[in-house]
Amino acid sequence: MTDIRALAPDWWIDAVTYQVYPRSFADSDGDGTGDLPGVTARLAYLAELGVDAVWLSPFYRSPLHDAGYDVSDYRDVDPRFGTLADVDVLLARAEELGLAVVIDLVPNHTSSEHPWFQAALAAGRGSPERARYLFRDGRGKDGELPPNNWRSGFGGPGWTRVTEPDGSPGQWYLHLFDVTQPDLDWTNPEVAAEFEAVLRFWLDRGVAGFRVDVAHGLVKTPGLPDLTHTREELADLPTNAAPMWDQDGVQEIYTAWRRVLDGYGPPTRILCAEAWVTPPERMARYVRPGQMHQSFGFDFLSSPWEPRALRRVVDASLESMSAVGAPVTWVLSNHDVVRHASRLGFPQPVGPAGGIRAHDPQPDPVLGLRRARAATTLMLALPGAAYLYQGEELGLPEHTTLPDEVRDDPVWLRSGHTEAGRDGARVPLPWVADAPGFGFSPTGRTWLPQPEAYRDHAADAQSGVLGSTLELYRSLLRLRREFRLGRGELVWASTPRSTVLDLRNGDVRVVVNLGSRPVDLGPDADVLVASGPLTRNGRLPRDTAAWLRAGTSPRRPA
Ligand code: TEU
Repeated sequence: MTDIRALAPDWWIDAVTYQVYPRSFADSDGDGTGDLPGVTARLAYLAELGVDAVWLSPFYRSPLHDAGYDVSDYRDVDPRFGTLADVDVLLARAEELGLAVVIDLVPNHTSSEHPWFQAALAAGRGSPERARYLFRDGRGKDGELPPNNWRSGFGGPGWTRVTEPDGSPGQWYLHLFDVTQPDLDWTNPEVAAEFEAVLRFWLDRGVAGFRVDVAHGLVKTPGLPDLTHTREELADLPTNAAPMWDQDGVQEIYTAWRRVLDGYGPPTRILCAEAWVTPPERMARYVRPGQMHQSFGFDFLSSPWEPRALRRVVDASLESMSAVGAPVTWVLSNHDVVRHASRLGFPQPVGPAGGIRAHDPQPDPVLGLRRARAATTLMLALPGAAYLYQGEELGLPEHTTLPDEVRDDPVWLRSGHTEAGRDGARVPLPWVADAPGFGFSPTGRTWLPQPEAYRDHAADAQSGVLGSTLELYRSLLRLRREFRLGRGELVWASTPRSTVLDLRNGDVRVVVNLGSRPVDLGPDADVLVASGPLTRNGRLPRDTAAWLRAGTSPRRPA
C-alpha cells in the first residue's frame, strides 16, 4: 500500500490542490473517456506545474447519470475509469512525485443502482432496507402527492414514487439531486458505519484525504417539513433557513470521521467540505477544531470582478476562518461552475451557475482570460490553501456552443432543457495542438466535442512559451512556494474604496488593477510576476495583477 509519510505533516494548510475530473483529463485507451492510467501518465505534468496535491472527482462504479456523483459501489473503480490496481499505480506514482491524492466522497446519496437501494425497492414499506434512505408515504387520499414540497437541485420534484414489489403504487423517496441519486438517511447508524468503513478502505490504500460532496446536505430537519420560503427569499437568508441544508447536526458526522482520519496521521489526512453555505460564520462551523480541515471558499468564486466586492469577500473569508483557527480554501473554478476565463468575460457580472448555450450572450474571450489570469494571480497570493480546476492553467474557456444533443448533465434534462448545465466546463482537455482530439486520447475520440479554440490552449503550445497562461501558473506556483505566501498574512495598503487592490503578504506586494487606467507601480518596482504585459512605461494595465518584491516604494494612493 502507498506510503504517504513523505508529505509534510501539515501539508494541507497552504496546499495548492489540482482538481482532476477523470472523465475529461486524459484518456489512455482511446475510448474517448478519460481514465486513471491517463491521469497517472500526466502526474509528472502536475508536479512540474508546481501543485502540492491532486483531488480526483469520482471514479467509482457508477451508471454515470451524474458523471460519477451517483455511486453504485464505493469500494470499486468503474471499468470505464480503470481498476483498483490502477488506483494503486496512480497513488504510487503520486508518492514518487511528492503529490498528495485526495479523493471524492459522496455521502449524501448513492446511485439508484447501489445494492442498498435495489434491496430497499425489493423489501418494501417499513423494512430495514428502506430505513437507509428517506422513503415516506405520500400525501393526498391515496398517497399520490409527494410527502413535502422539496425540489431537486437539478429541477423537478425532490421526490419520486416507487412501485411496490406487489405492483401497487407505493412510497416516495427523497432525492435532492437526480432521480437516480436517492438521499441516504444519516440518522441511521448503519449508514454512518458504512461510510466509516469506506473511509478506512481508501485510507488504507494511501489516499491523503477526501473532498466531501454536498457536505451541508446530510442532515435534514426532523419530520421533513415543507420549505416555507420562496427561492427569492432564500437568496437573502442563511442557507440553513431551508430544512435540507446546513442543519446543525451535520457536524457530528464529521467529528466522527475526523477521529477515523486522525488515527492515520501524520501526515494529516484531510476532509474538505463542499458546502455552499452562507453566511461565512456558518461555513466556518465545518472547520472548527476537531471537524473538517478545509471548506471551499465559494464566496470568492462567486464574487463579481469588482474591487470593493473582492476586498469584502477576502476580508470576510479570512476573518471567519481565522476565528476558528482554519485557513481559507480559495477556489475560482470547478466542474460545477462556468470556468472563470468565461465567467469573467462578460461586461456585467454573471453568477457561476447555469451554463451557457450557443444562442445566449457570449463572453468576450480576451477580456475573460485577462481577468481570469489576474484573478488567479490574486488568489495564489492569498494566505491559505487553494484549489485549481483542470485546464484553468491552460486558460481554458468554457465550451459555450456545445450542441444541445450532446449534453449529458442531468441539469439539462431535469430543468426541461431550460438550463444548459455544466458540460461546458467538463470538455476533454487539449494536450497537443496538432493531434486528433488535441491529444486527449490516442484515437482522437472525446466524449464531448472540443471547441476549435482549444487548439491555441493546448499544453504543448504553451509549455516554455513566455507569457503563456501555463507559464504564468508555473511562475505563480513556484513563487508562492518560495515566499511561503500560503502561510503569510495579508495587510492592505490600498483604501477600501480604491479601484486598485494593493496588499502585502510577507515579502511580496500584490497589486490588482480593477480600475480603468493603468497604474504606476512606483519608481523602483521589482516585478516578480505579472498576469499580463505591463505598458511600455512600466504601468500595470486594467484587469492585470502583479507580484512585486515588497519594500519598493508605494504608489501614490489611488
Ligand atoms: O454539487 C453539489 C451542489 O451543491 C450544487 O452546487 C450543484 O453543483 C448544482 O446543483 C448544480 O446545478 C456536488 C457535485 O460537485 C456535483 O457535481 C454533483 O452533481 C452534486 O454534488 C450531486 O452529487
